[in-house]
Amino acid sequence: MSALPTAGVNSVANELLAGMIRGRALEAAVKTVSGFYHAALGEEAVIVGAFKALAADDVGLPHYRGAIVASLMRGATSRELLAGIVGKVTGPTRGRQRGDFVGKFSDTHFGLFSGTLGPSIGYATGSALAATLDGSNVATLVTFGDGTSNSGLLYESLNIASMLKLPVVFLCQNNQFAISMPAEKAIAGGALTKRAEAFGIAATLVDGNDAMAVYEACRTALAAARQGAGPHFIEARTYRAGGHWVSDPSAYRENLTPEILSAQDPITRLAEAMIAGGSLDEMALAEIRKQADAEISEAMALVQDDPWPEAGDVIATANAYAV
Ligand SMILES: Cc1ncc(C[n+]2csc(CCOP(=O)(O)OP(=O)(O)O)c2C)c(N)n1
Repeated sequence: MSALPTAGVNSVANELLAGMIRGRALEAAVKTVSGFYHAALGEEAVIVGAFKALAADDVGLPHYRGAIVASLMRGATSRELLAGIVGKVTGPTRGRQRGDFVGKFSDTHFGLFSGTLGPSIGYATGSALAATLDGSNVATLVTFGDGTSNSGLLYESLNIASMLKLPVVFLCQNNQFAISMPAEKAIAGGALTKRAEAFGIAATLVDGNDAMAVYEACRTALAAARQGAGPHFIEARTYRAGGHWVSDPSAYRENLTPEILSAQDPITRLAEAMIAGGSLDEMALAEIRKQADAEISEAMALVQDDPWPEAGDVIATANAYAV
C-alpha cells in the first residue's frame, strides 16, 4: 500500500489518481488502433506524479513511453492526442507524424522529435542552461528509461549540469526492461543514483509505483532547482506491466503473473491508501473511472469523424510541427 497522503494534499492525491485512470483509459483506446504502441501500463505513477509536479512555466520532456499521458497531465485533450495517434488533422502535427512518441508539443513541453532515444536529455540540459542565462525562474524535467540511461549524452549532461548548477531534474523511469533486456543485466554498478552522485549531483531513489512519492520527490527537486540548488537525479523504480509494445507477448518474461501485477499496480495502491485514509470511497472511485471511460470513448468517436490530412499538406514541409 502507498504511503497515506498527509492532510492538505488530498486534492493532489485525487488529481494523481484521476490522472492515472485517465491515462490508462487513453492508452487502452490507443491499443485498439495500434499494435505497435508502447504502452506505459503499470508505469503511470511515474509519469503522472512527475508531470503533475511541474509548474506551468517549467519545461517538461517526457520519455517516449507514456508521452501522451504526460501531455494529458499538461493540459492536452484526449481528443487531440488520439487524433495524433490515428493521424487526423485535429492531432498535434495535423496528421503529419504519428503521435505515439510525442504527445503534444508546446513552448514548455517537448516529446521526442524522432524515435532516437537520448537526445531529449541534452535538450533538457540546454533548456536549463537557457533558463539560467535568461535569469528566469524555470526548472526543466526530463524523463527517460533505464535502457536510455546508458546513453553517453546523459553523462555529458550530468557533468555540465553539475558544473553550471543548472535547474534540471533528470528522472529515470526504470521499468526494469529495455525491450527484452532486463536492467540488471545492462546497468553496471546497480543503483543509477550512484552514477549521478559521482558527478556531485544529489540523487534520490523513489518507489515508482507510488504516485505521491514520485510527485513529492519531483516537486522538492524542482523547487530546489528553481532556487538555485542545481540539478537533481531521481530513479523511479517501477515495472513494465505489458510487453515492449502492446502486441509483444513478452515470452522472455517469466514473472509477469497477475498476482505480481496487481500487487504493484499504482492505481490500486493509491486508491487503497486513499480509501483507508477516508479521502475516497468505492463510489467516488467508480465515478472517476466512469468519467474517464466516457471522456475517452467520446474523444475516440469524435476522432473517427475527424478529417484526414490533405496529401499536399502532409508532404509540403519537412517540419511536422510547422503551423
Ligand atoms: C539511440 C537509440 N538506440 C536504440 C533504439 C531502439 N530502441 C527503441 S525502444 C528501446 C528500449 C529503450 O529502453 P528504455 O530506455 O528502458 O525504455 P522503455 O522502452 O523500457 O520504456 C530501444 C533500445 C532507439 N530508439 N534509439
